[in-house]
Amino acid sequence: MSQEDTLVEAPESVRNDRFVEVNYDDAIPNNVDLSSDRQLLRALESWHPNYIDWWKDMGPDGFQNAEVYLRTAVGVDPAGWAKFGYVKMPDYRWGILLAPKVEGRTIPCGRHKGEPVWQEVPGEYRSLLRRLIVVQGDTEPASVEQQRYLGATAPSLYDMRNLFQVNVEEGRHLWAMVYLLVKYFGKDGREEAQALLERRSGQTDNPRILGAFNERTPDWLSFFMFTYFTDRDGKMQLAALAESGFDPLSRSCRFMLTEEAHHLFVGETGVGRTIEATCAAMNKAGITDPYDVERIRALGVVDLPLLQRKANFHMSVTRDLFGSEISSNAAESFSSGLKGRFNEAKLTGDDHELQDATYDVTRVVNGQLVVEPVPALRAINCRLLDDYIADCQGGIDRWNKTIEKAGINFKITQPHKGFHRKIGEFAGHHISPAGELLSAEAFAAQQGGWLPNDSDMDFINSLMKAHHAPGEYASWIAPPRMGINQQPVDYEYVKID
Ligand code: BYC
Ligand code: FE
Ligand code: FE
Repeated sequence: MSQEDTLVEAPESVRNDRFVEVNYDDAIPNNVDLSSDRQLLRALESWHPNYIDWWKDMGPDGFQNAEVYLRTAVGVDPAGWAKFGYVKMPDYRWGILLAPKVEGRTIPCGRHKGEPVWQEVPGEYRSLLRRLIVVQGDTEPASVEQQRYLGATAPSLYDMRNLFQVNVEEGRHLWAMVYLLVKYFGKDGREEAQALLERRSGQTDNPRILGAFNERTPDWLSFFMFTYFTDRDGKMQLAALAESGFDPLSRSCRFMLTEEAHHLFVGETGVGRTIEATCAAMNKAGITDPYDVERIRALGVVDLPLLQRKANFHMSVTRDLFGSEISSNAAESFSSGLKGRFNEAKLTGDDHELQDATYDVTRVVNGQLVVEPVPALRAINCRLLDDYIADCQGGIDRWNKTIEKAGINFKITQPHKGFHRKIGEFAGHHISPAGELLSAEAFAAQQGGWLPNDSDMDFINSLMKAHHAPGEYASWIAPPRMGINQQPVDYEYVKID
C-alpha cells in the first residue's frame, strides 16, 4: 500500500518555496501575521469560543478527554510541516496556514487570464466568490458531524486515532475558510462564519448545503468509503480552487491539500484492510465463491458483493457533489478566474479560456444515453467529475489486486456515471450500474442488489463492536502494515481515560 504522503503530491510551488514561520505563541497559530490586524484578530477571537462550543456539541461523541496521538501542522515546509504527540482534542491547535506565495503568479484561466492574481476580492465577483468559500467551508464541519458517533465502535485504537485526526483536520479546514470570510468579506463574511457553525448535517430545518453531507455515516465501512470517495471530492474541488485567481483562496487550498492526502490514505487502506481480512478468512475456510455470502459472513468478515454495494452508494452520492454536469454557475466561476479545472495551470492543449471549445457530455435524450459535444465552458463540472472518476480508479485497482492475489474471482468496479444520481443530467432517470436505462419499477426491483439493503446494514451493524485495547483489531479488518509516524501497530494511539 502506498505511503500516505505520496497519495496526493504537494503542488510544486509548495515543494519549492521557502519555509514560512508559523507563530505558535498566538492563541490562534498562524502564518498570516494575525497579530498585526487587530480587527481580524478580534473577529476570529470572538468566533473561536463558538467554534469550541460547536466542537464539544457536534464533534466526536465521548473521548474529548482522551489523549490522542495527533499530528498538528506546525509549518508549511513540506519537509517538516507536522509534529506528532498526545493532545486532548479540544486543546488541538487549530491554525490558519497558507501555502507560500508564488511570486509573479497570474490568473490561469478565463477572461482575466494572464493578469496578476488578486490579493483582494474582485468587486464584480464578490458574491460568487463568497458562495464558493461558504460551500467549501460548509462541508468541513458537516463531515465531522456525520462521523461523530464512530469512536464508540472503532475497530482498533489505530483506526480511532485516524478518525480523530481526520476530524480535527476537517475542523482546521473550517478555520481556513472562516479566515477568508472574516478577513475579506466584512460583515456578511462574519455572518457566514457564524452560519457555518449553525447548520447541522441531516437536520431538516437547517441542513448542510450539499446533499452527501446530509447523509449518515453510520458505520466504519461508510467512514472508509467516505474518506476514499467523498474526501476525494474534497481533493478535486480544493485542487480546482487552488487554481483560483483569488490568491488567498489558492494558498489556503494548497495547504489543505497536504492534509487531505492522509484522509484519502485512511479511506484507501481502510477498505483495503477490510478486503484483506475477507480474503484471508475465505482462504482459510476454503471458500472460493465470493457469493457464498452466508458462510462468509459467519466468519465475521464483510463479503465482497456488500463492499461493492457500499462503494456504489458512496460513489453515486459523491458524484452528485460536482453539481450539474452542464452548469452556467460553473462557467461563470471559470470565466471569472475564481475556480480552475483540475491542474489548470499545467494543462496544455487549449487556451484556458474555452470560448470555442467543446467537451463531450453523456446525457439522456429521448430515452437514450448519448454523448454530445457541449460548449466546454458550460461543461466544467462534467470535466471535473470525469477527472474525479479517473482519480478514483487507482485505489480500486489496488483493492482488486489484493482480491486477485487471494485467488478470488471478484472485481470491484465503478458503476456507470448515471447510476443512482439526484443532481445533473441523470437526475430523474433510473440507470443500472452497467449503464442501462430502466423504468422506475425495474430499478426498484433490483436496487437491493446494487445498493446496501436492510439485511446488509443489519449485518454491518452486528460487526460494529468496540476494540479499544492496544493492538486489538476487529475480525473484519486486517491490522495495518505500519503504524502512524513509525510507531508500532499496537501503540496506544488513544489513551482513553
Ligand atoms: N447538493 O449549477 P449547479 C470537501 C446546488 S468536498 C445540494 O448544478 P454549481 C470535503 C448548487 O449549490 C468539496 N445542492 O452547480 C469532503 C446551486 O445552488 P444555488 C466541497 C447542490 O453551482 C469530505 C444549484 O444546485 N467543495 O471538501 O456549478 C470531508 C445549481 O448548481 C448540489 C466544493 O464543493 C448537491 N450535491 O456547483 C470534508 C467547492 N450540487 O447556488 C470536506 C465549492 C449542486 O443555486 N463549490 N447544488 O443555491 C462549488 O464549486 C459549487 O458550489 C458546486 C456546485 C460544485 C458544489
Ligand atoms: Fe477538508
Ligand atoms: Fe478531508
